Amino acid sequence: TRTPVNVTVTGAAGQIGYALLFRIASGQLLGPDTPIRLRLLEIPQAVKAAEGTAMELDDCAFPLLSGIDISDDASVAFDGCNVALLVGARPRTKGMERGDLLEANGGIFGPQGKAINDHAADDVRVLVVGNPANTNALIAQRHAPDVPAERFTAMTRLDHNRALSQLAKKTGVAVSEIRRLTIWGNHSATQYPDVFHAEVAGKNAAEAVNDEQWLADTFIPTVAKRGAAIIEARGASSAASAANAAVDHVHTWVHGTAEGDWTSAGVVSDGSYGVPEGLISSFPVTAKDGRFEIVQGLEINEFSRGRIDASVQELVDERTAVTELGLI
Ligand code: NAX
Repeated sequence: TRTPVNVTVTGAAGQIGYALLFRIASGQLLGPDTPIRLRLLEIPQAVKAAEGTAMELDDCAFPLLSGIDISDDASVAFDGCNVALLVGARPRTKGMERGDLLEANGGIFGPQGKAINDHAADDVRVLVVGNPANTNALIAQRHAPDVPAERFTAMTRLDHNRALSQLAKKTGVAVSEIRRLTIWGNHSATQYPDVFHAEVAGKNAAEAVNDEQWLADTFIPTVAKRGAAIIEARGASSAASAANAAVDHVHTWVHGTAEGDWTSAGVVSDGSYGVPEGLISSFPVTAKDGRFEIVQGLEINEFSRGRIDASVQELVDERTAVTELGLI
């Protein structure tokens, strides 16, 4: 039998954690042949709730789940970690300014990055889900100088999946017939879902839609504001769909993208498409042999250029803010 892979999940007692852990333990994250050891990190007040979730995980008798450890100490939770899902974060509460939010999260993601640096396994791969995801990922990455920067990623797969679904509805095809969609920039309301390189049932998606006004006034805002629409309808933020996207992100990272297709992920910029080097921004990416690669050479039209630049500018501003706060 294979040695279990250590999967660390922070914020394990939260609502995404509750939707995520069972899917990881069932084998959907790493595949049906990979045993898993779950390492749950929570704040002290939520350890008891995490223990309750662990009892339910036990009660599923998952054949691939070889154990569950729960801790409120990052150096314990990330010890030997192979896959880190950083879900727990400080949400924005009433009266909080952006600087306060960045600072509160810097206090979480800085130390977690350091704990990953000092304790994780050599092959560690990190996905940041907790918002502001891109900048939290940047903070963690900067605190882990011994880990290759490319191992730190931020989640825009939920945005990607939302865009797939909206485009499939509009064009009347199955989501499986859509390829090469891209989310650019920040996981925020400025994100840009790009259909100009996408294909719908083998046809160029922008031509299949043939309605620039729908793209600008319906598609882009629907995808970008979907999180708020879910809160409005459900009375709580996206949880199962966010967990699903996290599973998709890691599964793709480890198992690769299909030939001729790509996905979207927040990865460290190499300067491609005018995105300043070092920012963690969403790009079109392929995955092969356990590595993401930014798809190169796409032509960016005027419609896309302004929107990509605006979202990237927001990331630059966030990076400036956390630099000025001394968080990176
Ligand atoms: P919850 O508030 O339900 O759960 C968060 C959990 O994190 C809590 O149990 C809390 O105790 C824990 N936590 C807080 N600080 C921690 C720390 N320092 N170490 C370990 N655990 C800690 O939030 P939930 O709905 O699960 O959402 C989690 C995060 O995902 C939020 O930041 C949210 O904004 C973000 N999201 C990101 C998405 C994305 O696409 N990137 C989409 C969904 C979601 O909104």
